[in-house]
Amino acid sequence: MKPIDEHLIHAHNERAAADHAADYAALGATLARRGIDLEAVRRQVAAFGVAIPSWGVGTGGTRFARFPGVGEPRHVFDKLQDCAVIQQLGRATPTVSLHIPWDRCSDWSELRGAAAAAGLAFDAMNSNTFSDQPGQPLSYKYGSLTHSDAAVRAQAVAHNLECIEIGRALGSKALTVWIGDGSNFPGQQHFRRAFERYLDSTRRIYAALPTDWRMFLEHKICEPAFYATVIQDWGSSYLAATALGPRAQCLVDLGHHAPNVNIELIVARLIAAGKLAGFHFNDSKYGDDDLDAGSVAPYRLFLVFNELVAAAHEGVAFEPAYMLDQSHNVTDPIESLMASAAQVQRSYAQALLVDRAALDAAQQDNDALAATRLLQRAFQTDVEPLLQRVRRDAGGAIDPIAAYRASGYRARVGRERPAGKAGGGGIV
Ligand SMILES: [Mn+2]
Repeated sequence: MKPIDEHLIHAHNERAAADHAADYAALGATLARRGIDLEAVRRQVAAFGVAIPSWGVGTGGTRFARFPGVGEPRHVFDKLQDCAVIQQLGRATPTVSLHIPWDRCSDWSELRGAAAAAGLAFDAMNSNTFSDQPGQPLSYKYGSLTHSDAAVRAQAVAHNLECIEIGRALGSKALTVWIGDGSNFPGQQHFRRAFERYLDSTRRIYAALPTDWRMFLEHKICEPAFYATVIQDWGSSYLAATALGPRAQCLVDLGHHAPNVNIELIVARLIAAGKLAGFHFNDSKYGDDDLDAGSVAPYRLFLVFNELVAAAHEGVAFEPAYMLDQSHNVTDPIESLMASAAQVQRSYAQALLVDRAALDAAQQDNDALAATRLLQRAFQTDVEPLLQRVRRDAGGAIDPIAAYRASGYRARVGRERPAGKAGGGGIV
């Protein structure tokens, strides 16, 4: 059964139908004057999906505190139900990305069945060797895959192999590896040896990868190691992915770079090298803020998609995985994830509106202003009526957040799910 009453969605869409039809027709007319077929764009946008991170439906926190929300998911089945709400109303998030051990359960086939019943599938598996779990024999305090002690490295490798096995049971096709390994003091760690140990450990994981799987290496400039991280940027990630083999690729988390780094340029480089794994979308002002995608710098998000659409337009064969990776500290996570998925979808739609032939010509002629205006024209086009149509056609809500608030879902799960413990620090 769908978590939100379908009659409620239908009634909501009926009330918005007349305004929506007028807005959609106006957008179609605008684009037609530019030689763009709105229906062709609509079909591409309808086929686009971004994965929900299972941890995103819980309330996040900072190193200072976490303020729990109402009706937070208690386990992976509750998380799946919240993801089903997001997909039912927004229709842009057909997959869920799990995190082990946070999403452990006793019966993976039951979980796979529950996902299928909700119309969901599983995206990349995420391992965790950046925190210790209860009963764990060896600590990751001083590292995991790159630890100076071979026994710790072996434990971290074994955990990743288990994530692959769980993923196989769930129908996943990728493993994302992010490590917190690094150092807090100059001199603490031998840079070259730590990287060699990373290669040695990840080679063992890569060797266990099913033939139809990919391994996503996620870099991050700092945190929790604040002097140096072992896989700190796309360069280290690229070196490692190249050393491992063709099924190892580099995952770009938008928040994992120094402020003002040109992320779309990194994306272009990785596409050209055949090493772009995909994305963790979020937004930031200062560091790895994990704010909602496109909430601070929507033009940057658009420029990333501009590179992706350009490459696809030019016939480059690549298959980026799209996932949100955010922390929702002050909003209802379901609302943030619906809005963020729509924002990612919006950036994709806007990038599809760029006049590629005109842009090619402007670049060839060194007409900088014409070139940048072509991008701005696409970015400044309000494609909301298009997103509304895609959602409505798929059975979702024209305005997912309004429909969600009208459904009373949060209050309902607030009664069904006992409140979590207050306090406690740390990002979850
Ligand atoms: Mn990430």
